[in-house]
Amino acid sequence: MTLDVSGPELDRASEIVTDLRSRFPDVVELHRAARELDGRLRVAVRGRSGTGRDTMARAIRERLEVTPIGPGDDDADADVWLYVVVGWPRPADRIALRRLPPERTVLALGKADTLGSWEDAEDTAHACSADLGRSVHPVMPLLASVDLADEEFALLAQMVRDDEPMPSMAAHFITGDRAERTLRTGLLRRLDQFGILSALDLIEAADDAGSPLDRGALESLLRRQSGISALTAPLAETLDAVRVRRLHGVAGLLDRVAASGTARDEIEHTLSRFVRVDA
Ligand SMILES: Nc1nc2c(ncn2[C@@H]2O[C@H](COP(=O)(O)OP(=O)(O)OP(=O)(O)O)[C@@H](O)[C@H]2O)c(=O)[nH]1
Ligand SMILES: [Mg+2]
Repeated sequence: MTLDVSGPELDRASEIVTDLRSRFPDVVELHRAARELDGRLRVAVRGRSGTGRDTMARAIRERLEVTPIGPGDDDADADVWLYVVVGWPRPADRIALRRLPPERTVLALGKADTLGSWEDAEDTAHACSADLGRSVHPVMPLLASVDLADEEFALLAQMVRDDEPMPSMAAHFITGDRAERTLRTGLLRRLDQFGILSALDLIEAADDAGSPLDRGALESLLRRQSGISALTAPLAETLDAVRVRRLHGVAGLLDRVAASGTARDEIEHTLSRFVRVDA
């Protein structure tokens, strides 16, 4: 499944805009039209503060072939909104969601790792879906772009060798001398409790199977567990609406160019032939 926004009508519109730009390089709207048509799916990550939006933006940049628009950034040219809820939807989430176009909005249940287990996260996501009347996808963005230092990986491997369990109170994980406490604090921040538990399980299972993991192999298994790639399908479902939006955006810009007197007849003729799109 691909998140490619192109299509015959968009390609044709691109050709027209490229041609006009080469002849009228000073017309600002033509540059904007080119940017509008350009490239990957632009996904604006939104949600309440602290829900892990920046982490999600990084995760989708690294794991999906899309261009994220971070929480503080201008989303005027967003194709799609990826809205992150954590726990149960709050009134602020409902208000924000009412303002976003449903056919171009995907909902994620972020920090799914904090809900106990993946099954618990799926149950919560189902309950949120029923409550909001739309699909909500559980994800663990923290694990999607996990990047362990060698010492952190060595500490995890040592924990498995020592049979050291992950305490149920995360704070009890921070033990040892000053250097070790710093290392453990960093690891907890990077993986959180569920991530550390998963990493220990993965290392142990691989050891038992006689094919120990190295750091890179552990990272890719954790990234796979993050659930980020499961966002590809709901994002792909928005693509038809995205293509229509991009064509409308370009048609609007070309209309303005024509209205200002540049290539008026040519643009009007072109628009009537090519950009016949239903809103
Ligand atoms: N356990 C867990 N923690 C996460 C996850 N994603 C983000 N976090 C943590 O949540 C905190 C907030 O993450 P950010 O990505 O900064 O969230 P934000 O919505 O941009 O936050 P603000 O900009 O402060 O409003 C950080 O400590 C992240 O490490 C996740 O999937 N699981
Ligand atoms: Mg932030």
